[in-house]
Formats: sequence, C-alpha cells, structure tokens
Amino acid sequence: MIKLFGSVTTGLAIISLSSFAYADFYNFETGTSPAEITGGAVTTTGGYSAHGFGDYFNWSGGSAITLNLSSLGSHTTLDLEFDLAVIDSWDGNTWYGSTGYIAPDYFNVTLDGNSVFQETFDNFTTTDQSYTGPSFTSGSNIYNSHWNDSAYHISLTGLTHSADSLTIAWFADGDGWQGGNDESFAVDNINVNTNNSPVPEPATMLLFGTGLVGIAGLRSRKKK
Ligand SMILES: [Ca+2]
Ligand SMILES: [Ca+2]
Ligand SMILES: [Ca+2]
Ligand SMILES: [Ca+2]
Repeated sequence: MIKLFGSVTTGLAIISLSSFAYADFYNFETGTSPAEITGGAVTTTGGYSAHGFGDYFNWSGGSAITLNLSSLGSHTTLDLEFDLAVIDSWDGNTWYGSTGYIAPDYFNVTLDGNSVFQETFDNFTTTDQSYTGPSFTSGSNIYNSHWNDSAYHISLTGLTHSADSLTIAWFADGDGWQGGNDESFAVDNINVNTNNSPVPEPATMLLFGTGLVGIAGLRSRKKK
C-alpha cells in the first residue's frame, strides 16, 4: 500500500508541474492595495457590494490603475478577467453640451502598452455605448452623487503574450472624459491566468517509466 500511494503521488506531482500556469487574483478585500498594483485608491464599494464587488474595490477618478507582474514563466497566451464599475455621468459615444461636442468617454485596457480593450460606456443611454456585453446593473444610482452607475464583468481571453513580465493598465480617456467625481471607474476581482503550450512529454514519459518499473518489478518477482 505504501509503495502504491508513493507511486500515485509522484505521478500527480509531475503532471501538475508539466501543466503549471501562472495565476493571480485581486479582490482588495484586505482594504489595501498590493505592492504590484499602483494608481487608484482602494475604497469601500457602497452599493456595488450588492453586485459582487465585496467591501472594497480599486477606484480611480483620474490616474491609470496599473498591475506589474514578473516571473510568469513560459506561456503563449493569457486570460484577463475583471469586474468594472462605471461610475456616474459617463456619456458614451456622443454628447452635445453647451460648449459643443464633448465625447467620447473611453475605458481602456493595455497589455505592456498595447491596447486590448477600448470601449465607450454611457450611464444615461446604453444604446449610445460601444460595449455590448451584459451588465450586472445599470440605470440606477448605487454609488456617489446622483448619477446612474453600471457594472460589467470583462473577459479578455487568449491574449497573445509570452514575456516573463507583464504590465496591465486600466484607464479612461477620450475628449469627453471628465474624470474626478463626475466620471470615475473602479476595478475588482482581477484574474490573470497564463496558458502554457501543451507539453505532455515529461508527464507521459514519467508515467510510462513508472509502468515499466512496475512491470520490471513483477518480472523480477516472478523470476524469484
Ligand atoms: Ca472587492
Ligand atoms: Ca458627463
Ligand atoms: Ca452615481
Ligand atoms: Ca463625458
């Protein structure tokens, strides 16, 4: 029995090593920001707590929120998922105010400086925004001042990336983006997962090798 368990444990250990992928998750529930995340401020979620954001998220009314990771190991693509709070009077694609045309309002994500997401969001008329994914909430005021707020789960999968380090930046811009307490955003529940190319040889060879050892053991016992 001891030998059997030892053999199974060894096999599992090698399999998990061969399929190892880097994974990280940030939900800010300690109320502080980890050292690898800069920009924004970890802040209480208010009404967003009812929409999966817990007690804290990372809020920004201006600067980019940046995540710096290193030692990712070998990989060819990665998945980035996060929850996005679009807060207050975002105006989407078009808005004509007293001073003329003052839109769009973009929300952006970059990977090592390369754009992987740029969409407009509108908390007045959702048909005036470019992002078409489902929202957790929209059309009601759940956070800050009297303007409506909205929330989305953004899923960016299969992003091409192979460098050992990674910088992800979340930021808003566009001619109409006013920032501050008028048009702000928060990110939360950030998931980063790398995807390795399939490399089955080490696991297959070790399991095959374990089988050979077993067969060899049987044969040697039979000889005796
Ligand atoms: Ca949270
Ligand atoms: Ca506005
Ligand atoms: Ca609001
Ligand atoms: Ca605006």
